[in-house]
Amino acid sequence: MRAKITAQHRPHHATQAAAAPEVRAAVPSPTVPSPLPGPAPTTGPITWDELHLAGRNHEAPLESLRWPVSPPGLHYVLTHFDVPDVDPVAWRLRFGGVVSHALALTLSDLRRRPRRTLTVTLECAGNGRSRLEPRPISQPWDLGGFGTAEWTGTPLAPLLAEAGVEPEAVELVFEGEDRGFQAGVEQRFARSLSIAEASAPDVLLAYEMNGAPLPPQHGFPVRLVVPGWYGMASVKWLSSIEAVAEPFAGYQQAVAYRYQEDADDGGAPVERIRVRSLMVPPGVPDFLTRRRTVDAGPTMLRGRAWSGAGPVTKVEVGIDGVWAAAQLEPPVGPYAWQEWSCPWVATRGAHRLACRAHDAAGNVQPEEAPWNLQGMGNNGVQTLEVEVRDPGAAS
Ligand SMILES: Nc1nc2c(c(=O)[nH]1)N[C@H]1C(S)=C(S)[C@@H](COP(=O)(O)O)O[C@H]1N2
Ligand SMILES: [Mo]
Repeated sequence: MRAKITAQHRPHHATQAAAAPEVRAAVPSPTVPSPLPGPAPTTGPITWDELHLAGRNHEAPLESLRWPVSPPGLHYVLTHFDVPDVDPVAWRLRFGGVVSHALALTLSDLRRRPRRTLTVTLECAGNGRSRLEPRPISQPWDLGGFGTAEWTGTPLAPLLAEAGVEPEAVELVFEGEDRGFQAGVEQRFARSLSIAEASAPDVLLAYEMNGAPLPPQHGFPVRLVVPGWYGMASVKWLSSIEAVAEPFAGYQQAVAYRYQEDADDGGAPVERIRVRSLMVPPGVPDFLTRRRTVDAGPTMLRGRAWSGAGPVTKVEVGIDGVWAAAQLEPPVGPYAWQEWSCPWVATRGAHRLACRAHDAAGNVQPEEAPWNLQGMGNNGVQTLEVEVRDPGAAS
């Protein structure tokens, strides 16, 4: 019997946890490859595999939300396989498939083309995954799978015309130099976009991040940047673009990055970034537990908010369950996060802080996002417990 885990059926405590082994025993159907042939979602402790992934694919610390552009090294990183070593002189970007003029472009070819800089907030689709219960075993993000950078490159759209993408083409497939196995499937990291999505004027072939050549971990020498979409669309170490007449069925498109209720559910594709706000944790943390201590008195709560269906129209701050509107700044660009702030007079004792954002499309962050098998798009509200004490009081 195949167990179906949904938000309603999730095991919340030990007596219901027996649902998990049923999932572990589930056999993937022969026609639908399971994205999770390894360990089933668990309520258990973080595994060694997850720890290794977490070390390689680091988070942005929440205090980095203070800066409008993520400071160097504080932008999150997510790399499925290894960071490839790409020779920028030998590197070519090949544009082929169903096109009338296949292209092979050098880095200097791209740099000679029209130059554009966009400030873009990127977020990993798995951000918040480790907060789901049961927890899908993958990169165990807490809340730090985000970053904002100034990406400079050349718009992709004019290249579609130059390559002469044929009318029968339905998608462009973007492939990276990096290679490895996922769920037993050997692959290069590859993702597709429909011709319409790829033709959007703000899709960039980026060769600079914050005014310098891309760092190796962010896709040197050239990556795609797809503003408004979760990070997986922004293929790093880009090596080829192929126009295809059939929808791309590669692993990272057809199997991974889907909102699936269970392994039998083909799922909806993960696309644009769901609305989210985050708060810079006030006060000071405890080293091990990260529990926060805040001095009593007036303090300013701050953070940033973003959405792939932006702009963000409202941010609310919750103090012990009572919500009030925060002051919200306009974005510095159409794809960049927005700063918010809210004064708070902290009184002695334990308090529960939260924030939630609304976007232009009418979406609002849920208290708890719907559970899904791959742990995607968890934009549930951030809550924070703090202990407020008299200023200068010894702890
Ligand atoms: N070639 C390649 N591109 C990739 C990835 C990858 O593993 N290989 N990871 C994707 C995912 S899942 C995310 S969230 C973003 C992360 O970008 P960053 O590491 O620059 O923050 O890159 C995307 N592009
Ligand atoms: Mo990601």
